[in-house]
Amino acid sequence: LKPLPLTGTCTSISRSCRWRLKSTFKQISAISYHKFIDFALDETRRHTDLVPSPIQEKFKSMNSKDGKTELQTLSFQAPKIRLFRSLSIETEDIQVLDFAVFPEPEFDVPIFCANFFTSNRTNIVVLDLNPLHDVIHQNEYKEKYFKSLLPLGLMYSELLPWGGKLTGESIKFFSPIVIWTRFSSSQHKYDVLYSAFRDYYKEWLELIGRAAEETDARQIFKNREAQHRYLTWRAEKDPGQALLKKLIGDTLAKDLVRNFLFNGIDELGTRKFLDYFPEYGYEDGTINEKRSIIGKSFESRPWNAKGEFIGDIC
Ligand code: BLA
Repeated sequence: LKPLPLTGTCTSISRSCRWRLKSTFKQISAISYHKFIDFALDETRRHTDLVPSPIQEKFKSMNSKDGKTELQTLSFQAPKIRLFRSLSIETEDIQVLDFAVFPEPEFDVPIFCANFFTSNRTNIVVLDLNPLHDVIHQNEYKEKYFKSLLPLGLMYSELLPWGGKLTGESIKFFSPIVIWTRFSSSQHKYDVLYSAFRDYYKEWLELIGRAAEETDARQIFKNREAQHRYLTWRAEKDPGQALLKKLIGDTLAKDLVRNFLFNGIDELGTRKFLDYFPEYGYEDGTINEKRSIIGKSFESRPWNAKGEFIGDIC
């Protein structure tokens, strides 16, 4: 890009120059999350054999209603891994990555979760190893999976500080090392986020690699039900749904959410949303459409450096 003439008003900038300026800013502001997924795929393949998931064929390609946006999906399974799936959406104005990896119910390993939403105005980030079991009131599961990861979580929570109040209910699905942050676009922040993503994913692969298969039927049932509850929560209340509906329409968005993003709802259990979250029920048996009953909570990080919960509810 040639330097702009120093004299003259804005109106004197030629059309081609204005176009070049605009596209330069776009190049700076647009981020692609593809390299995150490429990393996860390569790294997973170094540990295990991924095979395409049976759901891939149905959801392999989707376009937005206006035909301008392609929604890209990937889904695999592997020994110990029930579902590895990602959805990415990249337009000039928004970039989204919704990536999760769910273990088979024989393993109580956390669910890997990376949710990144980027627009011209902001970036919204959740990166976590979502616990399958209680880490707020009980220590056992927390010690098993998170104790050794606290230093890593602490380092990244300083680089990517707490994003402020969020849907109160979400906190029970997060771990003491959750990265919940918002920032305005900058190359430095993306580099830190990419580094956090790689480190968290490598740790997750270590956890699943080391995990021994559970043989106690009651424990397997508990793992399955915990995963089902998680899927049921997200399929009903995930914040991305409004945008997905806008992009691809109500029917396709619901199908994508239920059968791709949170696949397993129909197989892992039979309980319904209100069985798990009765506080959302109206007397006539319908579900309150509000995302939160508790409301937005947790202005600051409710976990201390020792991984103790210091928030006020639950
Ligand atoms: C916002 N996404 C958010 C927020 C959270 C999450 C915490 C802040 C708003 C809030 O407090 O709820 C993410 N919430 C999670 C995750 C869990 C949870 C990961 O409970 C796990 C248990 N996000 C997507 C997709 C899109 C998307 C696919 O995953 C879009 C297609 C968008 N997320 C998105 C948008 C917002 C958001 C637009 C801001 C809108 C809002 O705050 O309501």
